[in-house]
Amino acid sequence: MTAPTGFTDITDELAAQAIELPSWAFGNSGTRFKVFGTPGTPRDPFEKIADAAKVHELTGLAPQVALHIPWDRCDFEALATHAGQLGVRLGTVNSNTFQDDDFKFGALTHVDERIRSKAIDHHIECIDVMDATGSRDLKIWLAEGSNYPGQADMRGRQDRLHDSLAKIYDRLGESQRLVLEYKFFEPSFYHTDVPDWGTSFAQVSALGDKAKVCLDTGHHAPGTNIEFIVMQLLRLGRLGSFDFNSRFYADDDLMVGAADPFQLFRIIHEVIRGGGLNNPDVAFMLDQCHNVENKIEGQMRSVLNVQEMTARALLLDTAALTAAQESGDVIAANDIFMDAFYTDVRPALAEWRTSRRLPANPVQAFRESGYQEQIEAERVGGTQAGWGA
Ligand code: AOS
Ligand code: ZN
Ligand code: ZN
Repeated sequence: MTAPTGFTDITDELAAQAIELPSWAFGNSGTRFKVFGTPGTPRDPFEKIADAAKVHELTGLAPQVALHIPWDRCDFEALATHAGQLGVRLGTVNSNTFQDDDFKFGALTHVDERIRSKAIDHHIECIDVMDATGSRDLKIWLAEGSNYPGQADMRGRQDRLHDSLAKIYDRLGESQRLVLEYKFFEPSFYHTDVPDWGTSFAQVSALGDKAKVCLDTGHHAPGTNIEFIVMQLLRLGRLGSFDFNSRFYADDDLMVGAADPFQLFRIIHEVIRGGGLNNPDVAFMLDQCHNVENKIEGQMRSVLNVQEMTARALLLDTAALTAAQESGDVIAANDIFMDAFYTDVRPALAEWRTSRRLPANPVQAFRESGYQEQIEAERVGGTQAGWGA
């Protein structure tokens, strides 16, 4: 097999790549029409971590697992120990203000001081969890907004959001960070309080250097040039993390790289261009749900998709591209860019994996490992974990 030209020059970067898995990807999830139960689904956070560790064991790509509070509430020190024994670490802690009746009309933006304080306290609890797990990042996604013009005072909500975030920020430890995720719709449809990168950027900039933006690839209007946003946030030093996933229509949370691998390639190209690859300041995370496919295989396929597009983007002939760009040779520049995208790196990656004592085909190795049969036999009784439980 002949590896693509330059492949050996990029293997150090590939070896350093780390992608954080979401604990909720291993629980049952669905649409508002149906949540399908799946044999072998974890019944508690410990079993979610075990499944995540299997993904890492077979791909070498996923050493960290994100938690969602309260879904993953448990003995966190024991959970961290369990993770360590399985070869992974606990990562980002996600807050949740979208499943409490008190937060129907807002949480960090609520007009009622009692409810707003309750939402702030929830985030303080999340930071307590981070202290126990050794996590660095608190990720905040807010399901806040309004459905009808006139329903809410958008300006007042923005001011209260700042005040709430400042109180949470003050509680962060020296090496901890806050990342604020944006989303232009859902569950509110007229306005959301953090709809876009500009709002997230404005809010985190008003807090301090430990506050950054989280970019979820599924949270933009169709046609949005997401790689431009990546470029801009890196340029401004405020890209804290990615929530990677794919979408066809809205916030589909499908496997990253499945719907539009070219978009993923373009995004990773800008990450590399902006110094964000394998940079601890820019966390790569998945935010996905596997409703119909095998969850462990879905996570494996996703991290491998990120790896494949990273390899292609690293193979880009940047010197030739710059020369073509600067000489105004539009066709040549586009050809060079597309040549990298069209390079099939799969055989070279398989060979390289083998050289690192990883399976050439991790999904096939998983199927042959018997792990799925084992968890289906063992995880009977109890309640399966789900998105929201
Ligand atoms: C919601 O749309 C966001 O993507 C959040 O990151 C959320 O916390 C996550 O999807 C889990 O539900
Ligand atoms: Zn997300
Ligand atoms: Zn989302």
